[in-house]
Amino acid sequence: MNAKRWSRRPQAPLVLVLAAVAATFAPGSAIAAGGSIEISAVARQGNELRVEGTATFVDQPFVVLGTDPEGDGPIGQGGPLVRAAGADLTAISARTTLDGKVFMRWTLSEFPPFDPDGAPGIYYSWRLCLEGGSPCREVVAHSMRATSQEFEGVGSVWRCGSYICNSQEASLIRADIPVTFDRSSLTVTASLEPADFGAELGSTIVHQGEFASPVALSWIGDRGSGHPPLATRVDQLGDSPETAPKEYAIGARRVSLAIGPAGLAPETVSYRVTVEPSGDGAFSGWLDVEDLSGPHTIYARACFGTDNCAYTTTDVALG
Ligand SMILES: [Ca+2]
Repeated sequence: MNAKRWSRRPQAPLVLVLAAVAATFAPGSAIAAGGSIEISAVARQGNELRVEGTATFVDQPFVVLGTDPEGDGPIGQGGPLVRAAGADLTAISARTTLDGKVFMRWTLSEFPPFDPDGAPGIYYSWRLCLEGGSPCREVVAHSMRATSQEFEGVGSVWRCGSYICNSQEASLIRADIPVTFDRSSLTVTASLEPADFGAELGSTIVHQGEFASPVALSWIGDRGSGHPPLATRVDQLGDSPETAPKEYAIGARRVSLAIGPAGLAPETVSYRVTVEPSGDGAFSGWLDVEDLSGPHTIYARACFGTDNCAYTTTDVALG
């Protein structure tokens, strides 16, 4: 709300700089990994402090959103066979990079066998919806060809009629999504643009719709057979509301500000003002200090996605 107020504010020059603020202001520096943030100026105008600075951001590391036991699988399918086929899911995770790509990753207990002629196709799917009620999607990755060392993968995005994305209602909206198979990390990773699944930077992916349903699944079938329900479903992750993977906010550059007593852990502060920095990382925002007096600390946070933040603090004395 405050960010919107700032965006509507007339660009009037600052008319009052409080001497007490200037005298005690000491620019801070980043105190945690995840980029950097610095406050370069603090000035008072009426009942508000204007805070200016610069932030830098770094690619978000993979965030684990949900896990699944090793060696499980539907009754009758046989855990060891599912594992040996490379279809035993153990986790899903996601990351956003600064160039605007979203990576969706399935982790396995064992890697699929390399058999260019005989091995079946293994499909990995991920069902998601976007906060705000847009149509749900299913992202599918699978092996197209196997060489002596690696799989050549490809992915697709399907529009679903409901959170439960069955083949009768699924329609293909994107094909040729890049997919990589990595033997060392036992992972399969699809590389998407947010627009591929109807999202944008800052959108939030949610994983449980109106109906309880698995979020991530693996399937075995002929290679290239289309939507995975045409294959046989063999493992699933997040198959009840209790185990639904957590939400995921697609990374966007954000700076947040707060003011409070000195000595708080910056990671635990409630940041009530959020601003979007310019392309070079410069930011400015306003803090309401109408009811405050005496020594206080300005807390600033720069985040690019979940668990990928830098923090800084600056002490001020309010008259
Ligand atoms: Ca499993």
